[in-house]
Amino acid sequence: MLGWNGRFLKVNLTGKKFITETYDATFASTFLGGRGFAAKILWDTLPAGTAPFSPENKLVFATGPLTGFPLPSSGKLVVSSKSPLTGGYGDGNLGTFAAVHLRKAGYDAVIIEGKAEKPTILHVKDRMVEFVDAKEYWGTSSFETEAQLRRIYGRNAGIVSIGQGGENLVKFACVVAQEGRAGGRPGMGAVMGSKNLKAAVFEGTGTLVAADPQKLKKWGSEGYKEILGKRNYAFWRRQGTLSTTEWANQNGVLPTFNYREGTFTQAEKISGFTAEEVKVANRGCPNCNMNCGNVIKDAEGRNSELDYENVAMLGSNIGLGDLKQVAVLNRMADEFGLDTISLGSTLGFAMEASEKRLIKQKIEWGNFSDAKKLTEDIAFRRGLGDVLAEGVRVAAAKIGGGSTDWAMHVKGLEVSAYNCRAAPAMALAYGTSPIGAHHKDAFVVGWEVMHHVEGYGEEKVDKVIEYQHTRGIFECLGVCRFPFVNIGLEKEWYPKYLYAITGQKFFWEDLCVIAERVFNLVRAFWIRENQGRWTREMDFPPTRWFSEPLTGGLIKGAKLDRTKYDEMLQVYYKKRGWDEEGIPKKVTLEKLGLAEVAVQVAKYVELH
Ligand code: PTT
Ligand code: SF4
Repeated sequence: MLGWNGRFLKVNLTGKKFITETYDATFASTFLGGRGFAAKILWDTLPAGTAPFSPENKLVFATGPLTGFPLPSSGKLVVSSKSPLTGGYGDGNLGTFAAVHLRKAGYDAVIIEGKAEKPTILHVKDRMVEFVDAKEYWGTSSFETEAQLRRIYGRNAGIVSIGQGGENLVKFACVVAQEGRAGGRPGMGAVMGSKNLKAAVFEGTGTLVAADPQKLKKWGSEGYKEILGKRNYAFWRRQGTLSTTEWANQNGVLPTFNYREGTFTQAEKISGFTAEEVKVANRGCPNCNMNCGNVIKDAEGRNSELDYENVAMLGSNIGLGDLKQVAVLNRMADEFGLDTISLGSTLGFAMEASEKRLIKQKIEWGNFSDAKKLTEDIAFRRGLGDVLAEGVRVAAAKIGGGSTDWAMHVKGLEVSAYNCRAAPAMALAYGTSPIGAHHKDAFVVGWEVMHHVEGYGEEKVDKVIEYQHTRGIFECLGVCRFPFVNIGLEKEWYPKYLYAITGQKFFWEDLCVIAERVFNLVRAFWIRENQGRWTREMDFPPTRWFSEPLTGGLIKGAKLDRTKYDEMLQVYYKKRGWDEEGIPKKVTLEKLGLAEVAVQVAKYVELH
């Protein structure tokens, strides 16, 4: 089986045991890798109803068949688990040397279960596995932990770690690498913390073997070259994702004051152009020639790596118009290992709750020191921070006063940085995303807004599904989607790379079928973990977007229409082969080779 190692490393932290598990060619070509492997592993091995913080939950780091090979942006892995924030399937996509090392150590995924008796670091060097005492690291930030581990294991080791947020089980704690890569928005860092796992170090010295190394070398370097020749390459290197801030503001999409508004009067001060003026470096993931991490010196003189989502959620969404101060909050989030999107959402939520006097604490819009203090309180679960550490869904249920209407989440995961008042397709993408309100599976707002596609029509539903499949492919391949999505690298490269690596011919359409299979498997996981308590309402975006029109900007007065959204959702279900509550039909699961999954789901809901 060329291209895949055919091996998973399974680690049990409770008994400090590990074994190698093998899988066959059918498994590989059916689920491909990354999210496909992770979802299948969780589906097969997690007892239904497992508590996310119990030792029985599993944390999976899964690479894809392209990971680690010399081709564009191939240094990614998926970190996945049952989410403590949503109670459903959770994952994130992380660019890290750990992805490459894991593959070179001879594994395609690591499955971590159990709970270490005391703080532990997992060290994997090729086939050697050791459990290192992490007493001296516990309580330190992800930056400090990684820096110390680099002194021991070397500059090039693959290291992932958690900060204090993960240790303290903040429900939106993520996993951090290389002082600026962060993944696993729905609390994968907290699951790591619940297992007393402070960090994992991977060192692989093997060589990845491709079916046709000559072709791979040629096509890999042609892909890199094509990227360099793209019209927007130079601008991408200047701003990366930060150019989105200006665009979002112009189009009324920028999250502002907890999504009350879609434009921010101080947007220019946090824009990509402002960042350019103070930028000190570009950073990025392994094997990438279009590094997009913009590093600036923050207001405290420290390096902070910015992306659009971070700036929007910790800037305009909380009314803060000073990029260097935003960068401090961003760097703190990375150090504590807190997801910046959920952090910005909970801070905005608290500011609004304070303004409406639903809480006694005074936390002002745009007040940097209030935001800083609350960020620390969340990471250490102090006072109000302890409530917010549960995410906005739970915080709203506790605080009351109608705040559930403006707790900006879907299924418990805070909405990422696109205001959808005039973007029903993007709202649908959030509503039906595999992990809760995240944009990664369908950033359809770009198409919707730029091409002025109005209304709730079928065309939008088709676009959402198309995007979900296309992007789903990248989640399984183990590569970054930016070369394709943002720079315009031809998609035909990916089947070619797969062919050179595995010797197997996949057409783009075959990959779409795999993505659809994985999408349905993830949906089944949600339904199983909710014990069948499933209604269409779960796929609705936050109430605020339906009930409160925008009061300013280009699309002043815009809001979503609940009835039309519902109709659009039902068209979506039909096209997906799901019933009217959004449950995959038996025939749909069977068509995708998931007959066994259908049998399991039928234990919880009536399957049509
Ligand atoms: C991703 C989400 C995003 S999406 C951003 S900015 W983006 C936020 N980044 C955070 C951060 O930084 N620090 C922090 N403490 N929390 C953060 N939370 C937010 O997390 C990231 C890039 C980006 S930057 C994006 S869109 C693309 N995402 C990809 C994806 O999902 N799949 C894929 N195959 N390729 C992708 N390429 C791009 O990767 P999550 P990263 Mg990320 C500092 O993790 O959970 O998926 O959430 O991993 O290595 O940092 O790369 O405008
Ligand atoms: Fe990482 Fe950015 Fe390169 Fe993608 S484009 S691999 S996110 S540095």
